[in-house]
Amino acid sequence: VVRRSPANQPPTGFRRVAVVKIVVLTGAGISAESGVPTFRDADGLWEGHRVEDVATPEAFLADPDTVQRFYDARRAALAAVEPNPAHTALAELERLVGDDLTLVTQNIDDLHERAGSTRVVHMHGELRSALCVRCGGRCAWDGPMLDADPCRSCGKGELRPDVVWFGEVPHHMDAIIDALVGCDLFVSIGTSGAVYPAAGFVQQARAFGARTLELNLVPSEGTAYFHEARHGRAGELVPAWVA
Ligand code: BJW
Ligand code: ZN
Repeated sequence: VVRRSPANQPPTGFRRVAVVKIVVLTGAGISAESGVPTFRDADGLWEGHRVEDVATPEAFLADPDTVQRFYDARRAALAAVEPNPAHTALAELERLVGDDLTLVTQNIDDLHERAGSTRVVHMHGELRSALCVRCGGRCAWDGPMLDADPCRSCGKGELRPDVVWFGEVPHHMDAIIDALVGCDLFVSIGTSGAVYPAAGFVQQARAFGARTLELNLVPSEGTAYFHEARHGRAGELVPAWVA
């Protein structure tokens, strides 16, 4: 897909004429080899919770402490993990093709950024951000949110994790749809294809003419929609694809 020239520099004296627009969608599977648990794999549930019980606005209203504990634990665990070769390969891809790559992640961790990706579209929000339930204001957040000093909020209302729960509208949908409509290649990495709208991106990209590729440990729920699927560990498949 990506042609490398010596030292990754564009050949001198040429202007690049053929542009391949790429959209990459990542899910929990890309961070699994870093030690971040996935949602729907056998070892993927946190303290026996179903994701639907902690990842809905209704759950937060009914039992905010349980939900905050769930996200506080995941935020704390982030400090102990590192990006893996799959994240690094996507950062390398951005260095090679620049704006021709749109990296959309469903993940709320910051491993793409820590690997060096600079323009990550976090459609399901970010663990290291807090959202004020009263005014919608956001701020960077690193520590626990449960029992946080209220003075650290925007001052008016209660804080919640800045993430997208079931029934809420994912972020940056307009930009994502534009990228899908205009892309030549759509690659889905480490996602089960169980959650919409992300699970529908392959069909949208394909309807607008893109070639589609799945890289996942096992066939996803949407595997039949892809032109090509490769199954194995992201830490091996993604570097091999970018190379
Ligand atoms: C590896 C690996 C290795 C492991 N290497 N691979 C029917 C049809 C359409 C929609 C709906 C419907 N019924 C209900 C809906 C709506 C609902 C929905 O999709 N529900 C489903 C249950 C059907 N969706 C919503 O409510 C969304 N909002 C919405 O639709 O708004 C309407 C609207 C949309 C667009 C425009 C306008 C309006 C919101 C969804 C929010 C999802 N939120 C969560 C929580 C985020 C915060 C948090 O992290 O806690 O997002 S749920 C959870 O699932 C999280 C994930 O991002 C998301 C996807 O999970 P993911 O990443 O795929 O993880 P897993 O665990 O499922 O899969 C991991 C995969 O990796 C597996 O396949 C492994 O095999 C693989 N793997 N190790 C490679 N080493
Ligand atoms: Zn506020």
